Amino acid sequence: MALRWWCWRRGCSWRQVAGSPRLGHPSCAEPLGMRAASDTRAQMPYFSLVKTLASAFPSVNSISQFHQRTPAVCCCSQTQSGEKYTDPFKLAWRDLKGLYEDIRKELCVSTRELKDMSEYYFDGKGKAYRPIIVVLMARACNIHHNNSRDMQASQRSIALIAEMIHTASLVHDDVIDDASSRRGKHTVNRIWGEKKAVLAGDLILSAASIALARIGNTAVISILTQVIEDLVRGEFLQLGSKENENERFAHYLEKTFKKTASLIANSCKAVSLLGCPDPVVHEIAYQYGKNIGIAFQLIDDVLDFTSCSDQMGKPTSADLKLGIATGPVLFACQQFPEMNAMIMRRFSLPGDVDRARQYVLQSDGVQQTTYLAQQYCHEAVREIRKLRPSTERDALIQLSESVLTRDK
Ligand code: GRG
Repeated sequence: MALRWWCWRRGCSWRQVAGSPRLGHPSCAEPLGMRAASDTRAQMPYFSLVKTLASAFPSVNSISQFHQRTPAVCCCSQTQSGEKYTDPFKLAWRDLKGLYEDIRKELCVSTRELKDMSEYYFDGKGKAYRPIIVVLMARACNIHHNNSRDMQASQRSIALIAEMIHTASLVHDDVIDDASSRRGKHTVNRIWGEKKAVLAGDLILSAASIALARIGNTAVISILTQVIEDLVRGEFLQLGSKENENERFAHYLEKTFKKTASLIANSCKAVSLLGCPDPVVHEIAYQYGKNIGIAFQLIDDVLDFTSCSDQMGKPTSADLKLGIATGPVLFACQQFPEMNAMIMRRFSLPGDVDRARQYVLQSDGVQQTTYLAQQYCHEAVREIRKLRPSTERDALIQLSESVLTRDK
């Protein structure tokens, strides 16, 4: 029987993720807890994983709970939020018209080549997830505070700055990874070379810093500067592997927060601060951004195994090829401890990448990671529901579902 896994998709359509593990496969049916207990090599990582996950989700008290509930969750056909459907993209776009033109204005460069390079990704081909979340969060907080649906100019600037920091980090990331395609086109480093690409990333980052300084709010400056530090630390964490299996999952979640979620969390916090003086609201905004950001990256890691290159606009299995063990691999390793050696040598021997990929697809690593992402999304929804009801708040809830069902 072909290996199949069906996932609920927005609007009750269904997505088949090719090559995913079959339900009812012995490795899926057996609770991970039982297998871990019977395999001494698997015991330590298992308990460490439970500890990490338990601290993230106090209401989930065993990894076997994660495991057993996964198929049911993946096969559900009900909308999870139950909210009235609001297209977050359409709703936010009202305030984002001219986003890329405005970013290009920030990048005022006289040198032609530097201008072309730094403007290269601001072509409207990105998903603009970050600006969309930022705009919706700004409006949800403003409504919560004083029932105003209008967004302040400074809050809109944060949406631009978030997209610019994100893009600068992509340009640098592609240099580090020696990547040759992104969003279906050649990378900056592939076209102009590494040295110039680093400078283009720097230029975008400096333009973002100037726009940030112009807002003139020191608290906001310090919040978004923290993001830059986190991005660098996250990227640095990714360069290393933890020898101690017990620390691997915590290391992975920390890297995930720093590399991806910090930008979303802190941008949400910044707009909440600009719109509302209540620290409780700032924390809600931060927690929503943090949880949705981690979920977003977990799904990105899943898509690296389940999507095709054409869909992603960049090569898949890219993480394994770079020696990086993400969620699906770490979960698969609980079932196939022989993967440990491959993780430690960063999949560097001939055949390692293919074998690791097969292990992942035979395990329930994809479902476990998806389930974990779902838990983070639930947490994001739990937080945002604390705000006063609004169309924008519902759109943020809706967005958490589209993070889980996205296919690129
Ligand atoms: C501080 C500029 C700077 C860089 C230094 C290289 C680096 C440190 C950090 C890299 C962080 C990075 C590239 C994270 C990737 C996060 C991620 C999931 C990117 C994909 O986001 P999407 O899918 O991409 O939203 P699009 O193409 O739609 O914008």
